[in-house]
Amino acid sequence: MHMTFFRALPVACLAALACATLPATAQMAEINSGHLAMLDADGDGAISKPEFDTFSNFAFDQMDTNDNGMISASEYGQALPADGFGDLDLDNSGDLSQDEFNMQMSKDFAAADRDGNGLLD
Ligand SMILES: [Ca+2]
Ligand SMILES: [Ca+2]
Ligand SMILES: [Ca+2]
Repeated sequence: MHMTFFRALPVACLAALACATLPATAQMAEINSGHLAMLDADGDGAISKPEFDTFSNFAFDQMDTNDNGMISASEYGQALPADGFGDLDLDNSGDLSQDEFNMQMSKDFAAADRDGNGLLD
């Protein structure tokens, strides 16, 4: 169970991060295409912000392969197309902090929540 989640993760990251520049409809299609159930921890058929945040923190930890609390460009490149890195590194420090990562994830959540009810459903 845990391994399945782990293996599917880079794809889910891709859906959440790499599609940030696509219209919300395309982004939602990506998320719907297979990752909804994985993120829906309580199985109510919708992804709440807390569920999404849990996933976001988990994704950050998995991408931070050397556990230094930052995602370097090379760590990022192992999971996602490296050319998206600069957009997330808001302070151009060369690393993504948890805050920078979560900020993008929150933006993606808001973009995907088309009816603004706080749920991806
Ligand atoms: Ca849920
Ligand atoms: Ca790191
Ligand atoms: Ca940074």
